[in-house]
Amino acid sequence: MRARLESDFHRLAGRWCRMWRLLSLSALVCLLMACGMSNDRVAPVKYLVGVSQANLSEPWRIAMCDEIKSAAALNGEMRVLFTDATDSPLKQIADVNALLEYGVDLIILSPSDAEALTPVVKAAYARVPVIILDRAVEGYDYTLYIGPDNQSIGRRAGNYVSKLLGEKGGSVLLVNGLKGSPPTVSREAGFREVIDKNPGVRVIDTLQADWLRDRAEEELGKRIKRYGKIDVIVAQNDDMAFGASLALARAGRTGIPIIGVDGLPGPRGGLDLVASGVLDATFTCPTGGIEAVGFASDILKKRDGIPKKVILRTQTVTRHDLQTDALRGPVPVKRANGRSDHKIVLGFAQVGSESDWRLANTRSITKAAAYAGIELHFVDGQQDQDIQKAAIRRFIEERVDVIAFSPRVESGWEEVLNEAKAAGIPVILTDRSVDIKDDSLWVTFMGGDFLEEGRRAARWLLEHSPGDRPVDIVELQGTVDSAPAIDRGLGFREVLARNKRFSIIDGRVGDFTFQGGKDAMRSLLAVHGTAIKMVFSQNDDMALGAIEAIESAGLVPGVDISIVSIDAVKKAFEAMIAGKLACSIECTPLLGPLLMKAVQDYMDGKELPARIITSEGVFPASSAANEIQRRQY
Ligand code: GYE
Repeated sequence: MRARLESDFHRLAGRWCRMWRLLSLSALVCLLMACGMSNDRVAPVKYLVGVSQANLSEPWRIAMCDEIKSAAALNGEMRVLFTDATDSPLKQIADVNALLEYGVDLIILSPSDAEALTPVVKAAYARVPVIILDRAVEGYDYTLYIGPDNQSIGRRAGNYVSKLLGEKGGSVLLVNGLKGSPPTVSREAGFREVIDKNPGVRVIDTLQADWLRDRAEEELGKRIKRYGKIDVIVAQNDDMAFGASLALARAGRTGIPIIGVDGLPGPRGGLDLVASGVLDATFTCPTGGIEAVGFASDILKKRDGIPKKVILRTQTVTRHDLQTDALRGPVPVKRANGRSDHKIVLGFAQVGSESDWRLANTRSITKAAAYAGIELHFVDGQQDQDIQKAAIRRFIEERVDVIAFSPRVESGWEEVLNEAKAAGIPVILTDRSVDIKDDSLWVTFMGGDFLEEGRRAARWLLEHSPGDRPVDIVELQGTVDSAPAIDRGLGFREVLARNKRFSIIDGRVGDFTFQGGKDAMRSLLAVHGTAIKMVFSQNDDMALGAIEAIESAGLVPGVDISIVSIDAVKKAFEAMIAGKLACSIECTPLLGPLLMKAVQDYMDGKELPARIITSEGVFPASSAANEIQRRQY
C-alpha cells in the first residue's frame, strides 16, 4: 500500500529550474522516507492528485485551493499536492514535470500563461488525466476544462452600469487586471459590448492594476486629482475594487459606486464588501475547485459522460440579494414543499426523429431516465416548434419537477420559457441552444461545440487536400435557424477562409434528413455537375443521402467527389469503410447520463454550470474499421 504524503512542497520552492525540480523531488523522497518509517501517521489513499496553481498570492486562487482541499478531504480517497508557480510560466512547467515524476494520478492546473503552458499540458495529458481550471490552454489536449464565462461577467457588469446610470449616462473608470490576460480582455469586451449601446456612458480612463489591491489603490491615488466627475468605478475583481475604495477615501471622494468581480466569502471578500457597502455590487466568478475534485474522482474511476468543458455560472450580487434568499442555491418546487421522497418527474420535448443521431439521442435519454429512476414524460416534437411548445406547456400543467428540451430552432422561445419560469419549473437545454440574452430562463445547457465541429471539418479538408488546384465545395445545410446549422456553417467558413484555394460555390438545405440530403445533392449536381469536388455535409444522414444522389448521377463518391460530414453515427463508419465518405466529425448524442445527473443535482439544490460541453473526436476513413466496433450509436 502506497503510503502517500500530503505536503505543500511549494514551501521547498527554491529557484525554479532543473535544480528546483531536483531539489523538490529529492526533498519529497526524503519526506516520503521519513513518513515511510511511521506510515501509520499517513492514511492510505487511492489517488494522488497534483495541483499546479499559477500563484498563491491572489485571494481568488487561494480560495480555489481551499475549495480543492476541502472537497478532497470530503472525498476521502485522494491526497492533494499543491505547487505555487509564483506567476512564472517557467516554474509552472517545472512544477508540472515534478508532479509527474512524483507519480501523481491526475493533474489539476490553473495556468499562469495559457499559451506558454500548452506544450507541457499536452505532454502531461499523454501520461495522466489533466483538468484545466480558469484559463483554457490552446487546443483540446487535456481531459476537461472548467472555468467562468468572462465575457458574460463583463456583459453583466455592463448591464448593471447601464441600469445604474440610466438614459443620461455618466463617466466610468475601469480598473483592469493584468494587461492582455484572457479574463482581462474578455471581461472588458463583454462590458463594452453592452455600454457601447448607451451613448451617454463614457469610459474616462482604464487603469492597469494587475488584479492587485495595492496596485489599484496606488494607480488611482496617482491619478484621482486629474479626474473630474466619476459616476461609477468598474473593477475586474473585488480586490482591486477594494483598493480603489481606499484611494477614494484617502482623496475624500466618497459616494462613488464601485463594482467588482469574484464574490468570494470571508473577511474583505466581495460578499463582505457588498454587505458593508464598500461595493455597490459584485459578480460571482466561481473558482471551479469543488467541481474539479468531483470530476477528478469520476475521471479516476473511469466513469462515462465526462464532458470536455464546464462553463460556470455567474450571479449578480447586491446588498439586497444578500439580505434576501436570492443567492441561495436553486430550491426545487417539490423539495421546497418538503416532499423530498417523491420520484423526480422530468418532461422532455424532443426535436423529432429526423436522423440516426436523433434516434440515438432519444434512446440515450429514455435509457438514462429509467436507470436513474426518473419518471420521464417524453414528447416527439416531429420537427415542429409548435408541438414542442405545446409539450412544454403540458409539462407546466402537469407540474413536472424539471423540463428539458432540444430547441429545434434558436428563436421563438422567450414566451414559453417565461411561462416555465413563472411556474417555478427549471428548464434544461440539451443539444441545441436558444438565441435569448436572458440566461435566467434556463438552468444549464449541455451539448456539443458546433462551432468547433465546423472548424474541425474544414481543418480536415485543408489538411487532406494536397495540390494547388482550386477546390469547389457545396454545403448541405441542416434545419434553418437551428444552432447546429448556424454554428457549423460559421466554424467551417472561419477555417476555410485561411486558404483561398477552397471556396463554397453553393449550398442547399437538407434539414438533417437522408431524403433532404439526397434531394439537395441532386439539385446541386443539376446546377454544378462535375465542378463539385467536395461536399461539406452538416450531418451524416444528409451525407448518406448525397452519396446515393452522386451514384445515381453516375459519379463515384470518394473518387469524383469527396465528402466530409458531422455526427459520426455508425452508418457513417460503414460509408467510410466502403470508401464513400472521407471523414466524420463526432457530435455525441449520448446526453442521457449528463442530463439525469444535472436533474438530480438540481433537485438536490446544487447550482448547475452555465454550460456543459461534451467531448468529441475526429474520425477519418482510415480509422473507421478499428473504430466501428467501439461505436455506441
Ligand atoms: O447533427 C443531426 C440532428 O442537433 C446536433 O440534429 C444535433 C443535430 C445532428 O438531426 O443529425
